[in-house]
Amino acid sequence: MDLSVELAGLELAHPVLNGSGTFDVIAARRAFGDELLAEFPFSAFVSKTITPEPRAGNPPPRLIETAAGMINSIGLPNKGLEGFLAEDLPPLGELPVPLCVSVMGTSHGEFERLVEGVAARDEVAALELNVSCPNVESGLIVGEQAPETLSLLQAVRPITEKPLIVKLTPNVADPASIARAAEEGGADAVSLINTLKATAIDRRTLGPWHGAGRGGLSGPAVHHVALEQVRTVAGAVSIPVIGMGGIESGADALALLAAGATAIAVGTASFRDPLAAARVRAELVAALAEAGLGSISDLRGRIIASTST
Ligand code: RRO
Repeated sequence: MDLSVELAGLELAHPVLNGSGTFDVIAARRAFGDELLAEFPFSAFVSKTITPEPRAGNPPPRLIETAAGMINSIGLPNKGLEGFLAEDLPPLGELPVPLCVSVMGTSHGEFERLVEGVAARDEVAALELNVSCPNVESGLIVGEQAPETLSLLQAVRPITEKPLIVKLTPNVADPASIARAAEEGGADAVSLINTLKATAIDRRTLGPWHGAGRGGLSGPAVHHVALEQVRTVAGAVSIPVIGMGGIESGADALALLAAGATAIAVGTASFRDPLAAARVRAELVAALAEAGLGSISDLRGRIIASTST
């Protein structure tokens, strides 16, 4: 079955991406060798988010498993722009699929520096602007305000012609208004959802479990939140939507595509099983056939087309 999709000018062999920060491809290549490249699970690879300067990340504990998912409070540990360009970009550039680099700044100036530095590199096919990390103490989260999102896009859009994808937060009342602001500012696509703000309590101390006090919930627990938000956002913008949130199976992927996503991303499932995305793709083929569909384009936006709200 033809699974190919076009996403913001990128021709992808199939619609299964990774969620940023959920698959350490450099470590996976060390473990699995070049077999990983021969049978690469994703049609494009999205890097872990980088910031202008190196960050150590949040104090431990950083993770807790929940009934149907997990709460992370990783806090963006990364080598900073220069370290990323020197050490991580060369191996990421060897991947057999287009590379999308995720960036996050705390001001327009920081975002501009990141976009300039990253977009200038030939290895990079697209950039994701992470305006939705729940785990930083930087005050305003750009992606919680439509005017801030628009003004960020207006600042960075002139810097590059490469596709800009805006990663949206689910922690707002009206995600469609943020998506429309991203589109108005010239974004080529939006991706959603990032994690839902969440707290776990340590049963012994009765204080917060995470070193940073709180985190972001992902996994099957958020799947139906993702379906609702993808459906709403896809109905509100003309640019493509990358849907993610608790995908464990081909049926989950199919549901997000039916809700209006052009591509989908596997995230939390890859922590338990690094081959989860390959299984999701295989199951998606079977699920499409079972639904009597011959291609992805037969499916997209079914819910949007069939209902008015
Ligand atoms: O590093 C993190 O703690 C993190 C990031 Br950047 C993000 O975008 N979403 C998330 O759940 N964790």
